[in-house]
Amino acid sequence: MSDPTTVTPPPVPPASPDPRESRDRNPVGPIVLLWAGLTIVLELFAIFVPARVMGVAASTNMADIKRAVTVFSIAAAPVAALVWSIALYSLLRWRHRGPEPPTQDGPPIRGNTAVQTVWLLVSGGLCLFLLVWGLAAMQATASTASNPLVVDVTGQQWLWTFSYPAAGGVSSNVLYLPVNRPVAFDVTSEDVVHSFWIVQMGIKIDANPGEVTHIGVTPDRRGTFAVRCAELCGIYHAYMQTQVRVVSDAAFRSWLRSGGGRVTSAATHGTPQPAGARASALGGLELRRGNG
Ligand SMILES: [Cu+2]
Repeated sequence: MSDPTTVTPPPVPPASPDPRESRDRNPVGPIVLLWAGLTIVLELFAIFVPARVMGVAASTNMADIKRAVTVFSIAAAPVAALVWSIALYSLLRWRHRGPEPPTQDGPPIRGNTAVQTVWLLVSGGLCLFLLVWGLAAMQATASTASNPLVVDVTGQQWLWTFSYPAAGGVSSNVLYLPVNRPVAFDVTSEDVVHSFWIVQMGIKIDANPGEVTHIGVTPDRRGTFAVRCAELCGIYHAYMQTQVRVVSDAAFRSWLRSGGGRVTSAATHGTPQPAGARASALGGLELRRGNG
């Protein structure tokens, strides 16, 4: 039996629709427009900027690497543009205003088979394309030449020494190479792990104590380029740099005949360092260990 005195509550009026929903029933159009615009901007950036920032290529290795960076950037641009356009649209259009926290969340999305399928297919295809491209480029840069000029490379805290076994052990702290001739580097270290890096030739390999690692390149551009250590190897790691001078074959031969360059020995090397820096060799070892 119902009590006639019971007061039935007045019916709750339907909640007024969220102004965001009425304003943006379908955000796909504006987001696609934003995506198209951003893609054009990012593609122009990908085509013109990254390879330019990397400087000149002094070997086909470096030219291949620059091409790979450009292709990867071109492939990544539309993906980045899609993520950015959705984020930008959401930030600008659905931003909550006022001092109070928002009373309700946005409409939930619980799966869209078509979007998921397209997303998986496109990203899977992109990854596969980049994998194949990268492997082909690596194969091209790894191919070894016959009858190369052999150069022994020794790293030590904190300088590089280059010697030419075929020229009676001529040695130098500046690397001289003849243009357009394949070079094979046999790389080692006297103390800690260093990394031999000719930046504009796109080659880099670890210099490990008690071990010889190998890498080759054919310099195809005359000029002076940087040789750096790419492995944190102690307190003067940042100073562990020198030059490679790529010259004509005749100039290279006459440089060899003249006995090569000045060699700074381990005991008296000229890397800028205050007195006592050699004592920090152990510190370098420990730093290296700590750095993995
Ligand atoms: Cu180093």
